[in-house]
Amino acid sequence: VFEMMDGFLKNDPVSLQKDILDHVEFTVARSRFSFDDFEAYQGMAHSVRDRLIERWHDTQQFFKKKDPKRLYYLSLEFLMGRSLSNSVINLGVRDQYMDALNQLGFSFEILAEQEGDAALGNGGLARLSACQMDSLATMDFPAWGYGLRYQFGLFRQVILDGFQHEQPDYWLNFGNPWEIERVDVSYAVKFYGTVEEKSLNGMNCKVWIPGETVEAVAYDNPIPGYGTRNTINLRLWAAKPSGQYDMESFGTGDYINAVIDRQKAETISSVLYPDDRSYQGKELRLKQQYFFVSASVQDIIRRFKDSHSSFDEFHEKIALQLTDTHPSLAIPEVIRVLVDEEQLSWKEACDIACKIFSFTTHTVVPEGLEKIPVDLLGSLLPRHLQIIYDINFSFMEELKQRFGLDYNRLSRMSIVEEGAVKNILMANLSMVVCHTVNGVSRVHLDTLKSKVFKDFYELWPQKFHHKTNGVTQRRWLVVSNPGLCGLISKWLGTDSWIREVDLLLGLREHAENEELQHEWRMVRRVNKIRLVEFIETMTGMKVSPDAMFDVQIKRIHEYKRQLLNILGIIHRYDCIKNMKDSERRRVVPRVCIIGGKAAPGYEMAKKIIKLCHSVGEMINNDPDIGDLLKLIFIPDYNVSVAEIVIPGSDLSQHISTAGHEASGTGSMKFLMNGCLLLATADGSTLEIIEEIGEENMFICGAKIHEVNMMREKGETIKMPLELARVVRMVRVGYFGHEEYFKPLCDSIESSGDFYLLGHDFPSYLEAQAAADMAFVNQKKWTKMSILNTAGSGKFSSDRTIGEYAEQTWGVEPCRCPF
Ligand code: 26V
Repeated sequence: VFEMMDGFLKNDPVSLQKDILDHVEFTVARSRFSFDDFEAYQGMAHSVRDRLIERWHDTQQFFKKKDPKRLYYLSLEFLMGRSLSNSVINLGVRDQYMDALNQLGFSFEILAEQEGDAALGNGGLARLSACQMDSLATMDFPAWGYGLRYQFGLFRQVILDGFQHEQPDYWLNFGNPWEIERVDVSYAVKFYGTVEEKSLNGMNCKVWIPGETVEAVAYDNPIPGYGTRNTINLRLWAAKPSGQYDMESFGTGDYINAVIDRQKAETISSVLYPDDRSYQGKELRLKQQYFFVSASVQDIIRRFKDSHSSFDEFHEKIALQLTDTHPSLAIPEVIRVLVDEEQLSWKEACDIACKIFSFTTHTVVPEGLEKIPVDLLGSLLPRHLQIIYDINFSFMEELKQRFGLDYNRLSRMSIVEEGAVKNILMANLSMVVCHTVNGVSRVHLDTLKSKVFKDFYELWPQKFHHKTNGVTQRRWLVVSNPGLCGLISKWLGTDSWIREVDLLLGLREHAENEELQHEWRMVRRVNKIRLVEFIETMTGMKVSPDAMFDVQIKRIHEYKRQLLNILGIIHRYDCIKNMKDSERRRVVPRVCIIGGKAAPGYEMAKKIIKLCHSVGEMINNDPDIGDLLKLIFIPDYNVSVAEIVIPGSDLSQHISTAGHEASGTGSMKFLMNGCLLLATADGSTLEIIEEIGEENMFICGAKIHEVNMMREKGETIKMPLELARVVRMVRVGYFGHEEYFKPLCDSIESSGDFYLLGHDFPSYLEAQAAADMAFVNQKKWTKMSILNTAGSGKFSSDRTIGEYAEQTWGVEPCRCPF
């Protein structure tokens, strides 16, 4: 069917057109003479998929031939978003496809919007995994990603009367052209059962007799690099009933129920857990984790054994990266396979594990660390529990040697937490076995050393590192902001910054150039108008592009303080209401935009969403206010919404209570797009300040050491008057629902104000006022905006991945020839 050039698929517009039409006719099974936008999207996606597969094949063969050390990136969450634009850009065929589509009478942009998001993750951690896959491919690293193919990704947020409701995300209902089902790649994953001792060749062996077996089937998702032929693989596992059950159903006679029962195996990969706060010791979640880990480890070991006859070189060929502790069952699993199935000694197996595993933690608070009840683990994975106990036993012996019988220390560091319910502490397990633990920003590492992992730091200071997070400029500039992207290339005289992001620094020297400033404003204006249209479609609200667009989009959490933002908006509203006409003329018009999902069981977060709607309803319908102030809640925030909102924002807020945001990556996307930041000195913001200078941002709030001090002393500050006034308005029912909002008011006024809204409110208002002042001077604002983009280079995931490769994984580029 396809025309080939030098053995490769052809990419000229005529060949692409034919290719798209062939797919419309033979893959989508529609008439090539009459098909709609969605069918055209499908035809095009399949044609792009062919090109991905072609390169992906070559890459895998090349890796196989070269046999370099490979990196395996294990994450239970990947927030990939859409793939079409990203793929054609990375493949370097966007313009050709645009031509081809135009000739067929279709618009590339409209087709791209047909695609739904792949939302197999919650928030920061999951989008980071997606950005890092893009960098791994682009930088030619021989890497594989492993994850779970949830049938339902993160819930869809529906707002009814201002309240959040959750609906399932049927993302696979219309097919997924970006995955390749590998019915031939599947592994049996075992659960439950018992462990028996057997003697094998005179050696005492443990044999796990499982009680249940589920099949893991591979779905491969090609990840193309930019400016390279390399296309790496993200392998996601789906659960299927195991063939091994077939024999049983024959005997029972109850065929129908046997089939239905078997089908239950699929629940393991059916739904993503949407709460990113606390671990509830749920059996299904543990099953998901082990299912994922077991299939991945089997796959990795099979690939290794294909070309190696002993395990001597295992640690020289394999690095396993654990994204938080979610995949940390991989540690006992690798040891189990090596000892029980490959007959290595306990010591050999542990030595290997200590050399191949590294982990990155994405949380700051101890409550964020994963615990698994011993009873649960013992019933689901009896052999793994034994292994964990054995690891802990040697570790405790090592500690006694080092520190004597310091029982407090022993109990703090033990992998097994004693108490009413005994738990396995997955972070402690990871700390003991992994050769490296990374934090996600410099201050995050400080927190790990001085608080969360203090004892471990004293024991093994050399294990502690950090790799400040980054985001991929391919998605967050090239895909989502083509206008700015073209302008940057024009002024730098090259588009090489798409691979070498430090080149963006070259914009600094032009920051005051009037011509660039003018063009910069024009591009940003077009993006704002696109956002205005989007807001109207989503909410029915018309807003003016002349206003300052002030945005906070991220998961709703008390520590991220969307409440501070809303109270600030009430304050602004109240001020405007009380102004004389002459004063009103000086007000900088604002469109405040908030978006984000609350975990379904997180009551306070849900109240914040409702408050946002109630306040918005009052402000937006107040004829006294007009265009001076609007408050918009964008429903169902996700990756593709971010791609529209970020390029159209003037100001973005990152106002976590200092010390609570491990890193934060949203800020980096806004920074690249030339949006100014209003932020607290937390996580990655501290490093952004170093890159672009405090004078180009609006910083507010208590510093980390001040937060620590206030909390240690239990200091209560007097509620600032401005804050007391706006909280009062909420309390007395100015926005209705006073009973429902009471806990929000109490969290500030009667429950100790843990997140320090009282302390930070005055400086928050000052920072907002400074932003208003700066906005009035558009020349100055544009200069700051250009300097933001120019200074964003450090926050590319290319830099992060380069550091990981060199300092943590020890892997080198392996570039497939064109
Ligand atoms: C926790 C849980 C617990 C229950 C089961 C589901 C689940 C899923 C995720 C999490 C942890 C979420 C941690 C997270 O997303 N951390 C964010 O990581 C970003 C990337 O490193 C970082 O920028 C953010 O500051 C950090 O909050």
